[in-house]
Amino acid sequence: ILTISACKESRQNDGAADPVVLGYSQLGDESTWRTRNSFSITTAAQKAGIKIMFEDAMQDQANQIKALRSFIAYKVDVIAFSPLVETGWDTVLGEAKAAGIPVILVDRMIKTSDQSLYACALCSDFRREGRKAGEFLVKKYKNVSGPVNIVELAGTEESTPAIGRFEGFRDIISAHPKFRVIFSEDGDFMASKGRELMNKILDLYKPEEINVIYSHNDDMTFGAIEVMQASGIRPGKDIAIISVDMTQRSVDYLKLGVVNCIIECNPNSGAQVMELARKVVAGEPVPKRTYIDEQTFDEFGAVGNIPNRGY
Ligand code: GYE
Repeated sequence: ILTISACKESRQNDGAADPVVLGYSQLGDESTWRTRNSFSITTAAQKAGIKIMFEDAMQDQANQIKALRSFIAYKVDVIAFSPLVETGWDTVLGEAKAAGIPVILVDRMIKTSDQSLYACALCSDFRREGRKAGEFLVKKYKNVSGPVNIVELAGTEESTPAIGRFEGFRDIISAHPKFRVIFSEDGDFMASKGRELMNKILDLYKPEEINVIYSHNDDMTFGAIEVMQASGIRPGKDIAIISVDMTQRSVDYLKLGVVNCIIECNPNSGAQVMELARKVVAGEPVPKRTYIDEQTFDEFGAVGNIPNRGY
């Protein structure tokens, strides 16, 4: 990982063929998923012989825009970034386009009327993830007449995963009036906010009024589980838990019956990002959108032999 000035220097000094220089703007370090994703990106760059300038925006869109502008000023060969939220990128991406620098979207999408502002996108199918969460509930409560009261810990407002996981879930449960979302608030994908939200929920509702927690990521789930356990509630038994990401800790919880369903979201996109970077720099055609492969694991399947996640 290079700072901009170190990168500049090495570019001037090594006489050999210039390696590809990639400017990468990561949106933050809010979750276990994100930490793993950053690790995947930086190690894959090294492996591919791509020079990476890596900036962490600490969940602040202004910081991301600043990073993108610094990459443009430096004239990197290619930019990749995980947009914090979907809107507000047209101006800076227009500047990258004017400078002739291709842009790859990673993990999250943007909303724009000009699809030429990015070369390609590599991300998860978040709406599908939300639908899988809904399908699990339909199965679990097949023989229950309801009502089934659901509380939702949502991800960062206006972000692609929060939108997809919210909408996909409703695609499925809306066909079954017994499912009622009685609470849904933004917990920013952070464990600390998961704790805060769970405390708030337990101020508003009696534990027996809550049947299900649907959490948009593992870290918020872990925060909520801590609060439940401290209040004498048995997560996974008194209240069913659905979580997204599938970090090792949530797999362990699934095996223990503390979590009932995990929707995988795969952070190991580094190698695919580097391949796309090489291709767009070489002017080779790439698919406009690539989805990352993912699975679901729940209490109805065999959970004993899930391979170690490593994060
Ligand atoms: O699920 C969450 C992270 O954008 C897919 O962001 C990503 C999400 C992931 O903070 O843990």
